Order: sequence, then C-alpha cells, then structure tokens
Amino acid sequence: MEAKWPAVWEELGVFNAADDGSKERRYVLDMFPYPSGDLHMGHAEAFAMGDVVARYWRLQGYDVLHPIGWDSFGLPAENAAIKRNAHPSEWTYANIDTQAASFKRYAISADWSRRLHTSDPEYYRWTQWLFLRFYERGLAYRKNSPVNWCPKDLTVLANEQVVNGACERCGTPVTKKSLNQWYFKITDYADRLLEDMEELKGHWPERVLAMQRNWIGRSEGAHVNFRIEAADSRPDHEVTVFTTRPDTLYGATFFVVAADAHLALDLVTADQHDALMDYREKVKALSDIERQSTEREKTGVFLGRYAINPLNGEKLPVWAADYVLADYGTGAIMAVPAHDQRDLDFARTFDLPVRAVLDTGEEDPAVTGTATAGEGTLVNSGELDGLSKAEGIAKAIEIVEAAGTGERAVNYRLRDWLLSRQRFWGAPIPIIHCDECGEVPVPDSQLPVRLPDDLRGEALSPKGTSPLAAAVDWVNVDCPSCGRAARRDTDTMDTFVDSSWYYLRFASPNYTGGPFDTEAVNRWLPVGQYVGGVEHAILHLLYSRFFTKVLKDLGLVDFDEPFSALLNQGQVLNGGKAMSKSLGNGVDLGEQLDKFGVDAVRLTMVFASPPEDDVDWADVSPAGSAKFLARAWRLGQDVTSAPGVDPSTGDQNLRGATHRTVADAANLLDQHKFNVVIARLMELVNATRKVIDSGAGGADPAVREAAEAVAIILGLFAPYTAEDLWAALGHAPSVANASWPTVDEKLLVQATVTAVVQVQGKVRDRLEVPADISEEELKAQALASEQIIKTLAGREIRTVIVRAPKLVNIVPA
Ligand code: ANZ
Ligand code: ZN
Repeated sequence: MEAKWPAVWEELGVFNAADDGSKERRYVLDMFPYPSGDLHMGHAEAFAMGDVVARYWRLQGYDVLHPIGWDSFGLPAENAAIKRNAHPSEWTYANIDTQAASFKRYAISADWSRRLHTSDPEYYRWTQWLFLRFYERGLAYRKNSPVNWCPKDLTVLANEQVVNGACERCGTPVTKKSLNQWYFKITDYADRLLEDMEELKGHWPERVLAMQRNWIGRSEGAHVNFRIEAADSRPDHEVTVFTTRPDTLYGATFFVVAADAHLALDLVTADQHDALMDYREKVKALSDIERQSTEREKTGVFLGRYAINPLNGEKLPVWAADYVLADYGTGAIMAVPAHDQRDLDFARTFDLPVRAVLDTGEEDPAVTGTATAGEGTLVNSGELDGLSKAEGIAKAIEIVEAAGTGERAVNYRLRDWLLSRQRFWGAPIPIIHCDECGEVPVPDSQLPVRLPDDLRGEALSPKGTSPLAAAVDWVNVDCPSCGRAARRDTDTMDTFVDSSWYYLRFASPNYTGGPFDTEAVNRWLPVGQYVGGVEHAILHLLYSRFFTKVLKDLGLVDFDEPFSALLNQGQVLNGGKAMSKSLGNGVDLGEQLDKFGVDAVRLTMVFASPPEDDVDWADVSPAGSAKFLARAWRLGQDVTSAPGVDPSTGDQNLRGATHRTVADAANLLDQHKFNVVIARLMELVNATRKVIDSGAGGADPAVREAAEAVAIILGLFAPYTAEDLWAALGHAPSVANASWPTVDEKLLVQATVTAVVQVQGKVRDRLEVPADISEEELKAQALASEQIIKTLAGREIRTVIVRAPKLVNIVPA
C-alpha cells in the first residue's frame, strides 16, 4: 500500500488547494519543522493531528490549504558545517530532502506545490524586505546595551531565548555583554498584543494566553521623581522610579539603583567608587533569575548619596544592588521594606529602617521579617492617612502630578526583540554602514543580500563577531547613498524573524511582487487551525502576532491576529519520560514505520490520548492498531453487494450504528476528540463484522454502507488502509476526495440496547438486542450465548429471571 498510493495522490493532486472560489476556504497549518536529521516521533504526533483536521475539512467540502515548508536557517546547520568542513546549505538541504521523503511516506496530506524553505534566497529576500519596512517605520533600530550572551554559542540571545538563566539551545548559563545590536520595537505593540488576546479566548489554550499575558507583564502604577542631593563633586540629580505602590511613599526608607546600570556610576561618590566597581564585577556573572531569587542573601553597596522623598522631604540613603534590574521600569526603586519582601530582606541585611504605612492587622514586619502586602488602612502617611490602598494609590498620584514630581504610568515586562545574531546561517541584515551617511538601507532593487557561498567549515566557527566580517569582498560595498566606500552590516537575523511570516507566504508562495500577495493572504487567512508544541507559547507565537499587527498597519493584511485557533499537541514520551539521548530511551520513527507500517503508527499516535495529552510510547500498542486496521481492511474483501444499492433493505441495527457513528464522529472531530472517534470506528468495524458473519453476510447492503463509512472516516487516521478499502469497495481514488457521509436522522434513534446476562448475580455476558425484544427471545439468546454455556459448564438451571430488554439472571441448581 505504501508503495502504491503516494504516486496516485500526487498524480491526482488530491491535496492541493484549488483556490478557485468554488468552495469555502480553510487554512490548517502545522508549525513548520526545523531540518535537523530525519523526522522524529514528535513530528509524527504533531503532523498526524494537523492532518486529521485537514482531511476532515476536505471531507466536509472545504477548499483546504495545508502547506508544508522548512524553517531552514539556524545554528545546528552551522555547527554541522564547522564539524564537516562544509557549507551549512549542504547539511540543511540534505536533511530537508530526507524529511520531505519521510513526510511523503507518512502520507501527510500537504500541498507540496507550495513548499518553501526560509533559507532560499527567494524567501529571505522578502525577510529582508520586511525588515526594511519595519526600519522605515522606526520599528527596527540599533542600540548599545547590555545583552544576553551565550558564552558557548558566542552569540546574543533574545530575552525569550533565555530559559532559567541559561541558553535555551545549549543550556550554558547566560552572561551579559554590552553590544551594539538590532532590535524590533515590539514594545510599541504591547497593549495591542494584550487586548487582542480577547478574541483568542476559547480558541487558544488558556495556558498559552496566560503565558503571553505574563510575558508582556503589564503593571499599572506611577513614575515618581526623586532628587538626589549633590555630594562631593557630584551635582544634583533627578532619578525617576517606577512603583506599583505609590500609596506606600511614606514607607520608603531607602532608595536603590541597579548596580549594573550606568546610573550607579553617575551617582556614586569618590570614596564609594572602588567598592561599586568590585561589586559590579560580581553582578555581571549572575543571571536575572539568580539576581531576583529570594533565597540568596541580599547584597549591595552604599553610593554615598541621599534621595529626597518628594512627599515628605525625607532623606533616603541611595544604594546599588543586584536585586534591582537595570532594564525593568527605570532601573531604580524607592524601597518600602515594610510592604515589599525583597526590600525587607535588604533592610535587615544592612540594618536599614522599616516603617509600616498600611495597617493590615498583621504583625509589624520589622519584627516578623515578613512584609505585609494585603489590604488595609494607611497610617504614618500624612495626607494619605485613613485611606485604603486603592484610594491611597489614586491620591498619591494626584499629589505627585499636582507637584510636577511624577505621573500615572504603565510599565511592561516585555522588552524589545533583539534580532541580530553574530552567526552566519541566517538572513543578512540589509543595512550598509557609511562613514558619511550612517545607516543606509540596501535598496529594494538590490535584494536579496545573498550570503556568500565561499565561507565554509572553520571560517564559520564562532568568534563573537559575525563570520560574515571575514568575507571581505562581501562586506566592502559602495554606499548606495553617496557612493563612497562603505561596509555591510555583518549580523544576520534571528531565525524567529523568518518564522514570523512564513504562514503568510504559503498563500502565494511564488509571488514575486512582494513577500506575499495581499489578496491571496486575505482570502486564506487567518489560519483556521494552527497546530504545534507548547514550547512556542511565547517566542514564535508572540512574534508572529506582532508581525501581523505591523503588517496590518502597513496595509498589507486586513486582520489583526494570524491564528484563529491553536492546538498544542502533547509530547511523545517513552517510559513516562521525554525521549532523550542521555536517558537512552529514544524511539526511532523510521524503525517504527518499518515494523508496524505508517497507518498503524499514525493510528496509535491519535488513539493513545486526546491530542493535548502526552503519549507514552511504552504504553501503546502499534501492533494492536495494525490488527484493527487489518480487520477494517478485510471488510472490503467481504462486501459483495454492488455500489449504489439502496441500504434501506439491509440490517437496520447496523444501519443505526453506522449513522450514529458518522453523526457522533463529526461532533467529536469538531471538539478535537480524535481518539474517541477511533474508538467508535472500532465498534463500527466489529458491528459490521458480526453482520457479515451471520445473516445475509457481505451481500447485505447495510454492510456496504457501513464499510464505506469506515473507509471515509478511517482515511483521517490511516490513509493507506482507507484508500485500499475504498478501492476494494469499487470506488475510484481518492477516499480523501469523498464527501462526509450524509446522516439519516431517523436512524439515530438507538434501536438496540445492551442486555446484561448474569449467572448467580455475576455479569458473564452482554448482548446487543433490539429495544423491543420479547422476554422469550431474550431468554433464548442468553441461554445460547457461548460465554454462558461455558460458565454453566453443564450445570442444571433452577430459574431464569428475565427483565426485558436489559437483564437476564440465571440461577443454576
Ligand atoms: C515601591 C513598592 C512598595 C513596590 C511595595 C512594591 C511593593 P511589577 O508588579 O512586577 O511591575 N521594581 C520596580 N522596578 C524594579 C526593578 N528594575 N527591579 C526590581 N524591582 C523593581 O513590580 C513593580 C514593583 O517592583 C515596583 O513597585 C518596585 O517596587 C519594584 F509595597 O515600589 B515597588
Ligand atoms: Zn554614504
């Protein structure tokens, strides 16, 4: 079967989107793969789920767009090239070929005519083009700042790529480095990214929405300006803090700036200078997580200066500490130890005063060591006394606004997206640096800025600066603006830039007039069902949402959100643990396919659990799936009635089972309960087999009706078996082109019930019987049951109690 059908499908173009307006359009997309080696079990699961949706929608009569492509720039290709003295493209495209062949074998119903690879110059030309549109709008900019640096990969990382203080790729603890880098101004879109999540509610997993909400981290509060008194040669200085609790202004007893912020250097007095410099060295080695850990002993350095509280004129000592982050808020805080635990820990370490200003009825934090954060009444707070927390916040803002020493403010945790990378295998940033003109965009007509072909092997090894800098002929260009000698930007873009717009390209993959044809995109998008792993909850999904909003503002798309619905498939585990090299519990997909066949593996993936749950490969039975598939397939061999015979003369019970299965399957599929559909299909196959093995056998037209329904529904999960079954039933390929069976409502009424047969009160058999069965008939069937005959083992019967249609109890002598 696996040898036969792929060619037929390809020949017929079964899975290509028609895009001719004859049918309503729907777009289903699996997150495109990264070409690292061959496909693995994780791909097999995710793509099986997306394929169920694509195939189901086709059967429902939609024109379905289900494209496939590769996210083919990135570090692993580069590292492989260094090791093998090759060009990253060799490894990349060889792996893509391998994966493409595997996808074809795996019978993904993809539209191969739309295939794309983000490392193709014809693709990255438009990645660069989009960068330039962002640049023109001020949404791409360069700045010098301390950035996350992976000391192993020798490249910078976006905040989103730092997981628990370590590089998400290699696990090396991330350090900070001051560098001139390119950023996308995603922070301009923070509010829209938050607000538009409303329309995703109920269609995206709530936990993904929660993670995005948390990542954006919107806090309401105030900016309050503190004057720092002049000291030794240092002049007066105004420093703004961000606080969510302006009501606690009277409780501020000291002031802290981030030790690594430049501000600390600006403020420190001469005698504290050396102490600060020592401390900054130590702070550099710490991750943000470590810095904010409540477990660590608080550390800091007094800067020799005092800040004046704008509300009560009090003098607060100014400290530098690591628990205040340079790039959050303003990088400086007013410390209120009574009501903020971090401040309290610091105050206790350095013997600073603690003053409670909100009476919450709890014990004094100065005594307990536990800051109080609940509701209460303001005390020790001058004009704020007697107010509640909320009233106090409003009033304090009013006061500082009136005095011109502060204002209401909203702060975000979200940072701009650092997109430049000091590595080779990515889209070059299309900017030229000219001594005369500064940053000059590469003219659109000169795109793509292609990667040089001659850098390979060792020349690509990470040095901390981009390997592209070594390609002298490539770097040196004439300035497009003044014609003088200038240099190309040698950084490449984060591969998340490539994946932030690929779903748009699929609507018009060969379009040459721009990244995509706006009309085609507006016809197909937003994506009706997106399928992928929860590991992309923030990075890829947030970036794609940001891109879509910018493109909407550019007039290039007419929607705000790219993915209307999201399904996060679970992981494939082995023995309850994620498959990994170190655990040695990896399962090779190719071996599984060879051993059990594609259909059995696909069916097992889907049958094992609801799509959102993990599948433990140690607990499943692909062999059992193969057996079921054989049973389903044999139905086709046993049907002897010709196609098109009216089934109404056939077995009514079987007809009911068929129609109920079809009706329920549609509902279950809409709810993504794919595994339950398979269970129902198994029951229908059994019911059909029973009729074949009795009565009119394979000549019963109800058997044909059932077998056809089995073929159509089975096609969602096991396309080869279904196609073969469909052919055996006398139909031309492809079953993927069939229509979802029409349901006869009259047949949905349950005509049979399950009767329980007991022997001495113990259940020994169950019988499917007509709901209107007579007492005598039910008794006869019960006594004829093989199970019951076995159980009785020849014993005489004293009484038989019959309660038709549900119960028979046999009492032996
Ligand atoms: C005074 C105060 C009193 C604060 C109080 C809290 C409780 P979220 O909600 O996460 O936005 N903060 C501000 N900038 C900071 C930085 N760069 N590094 C570390 N902490 C910083 O937190 C806002 C609160 O976190 C701010 O409000 C500030 O402390 C602190 F009873 O100001 B608060
Ligand atoms: Zn110039």
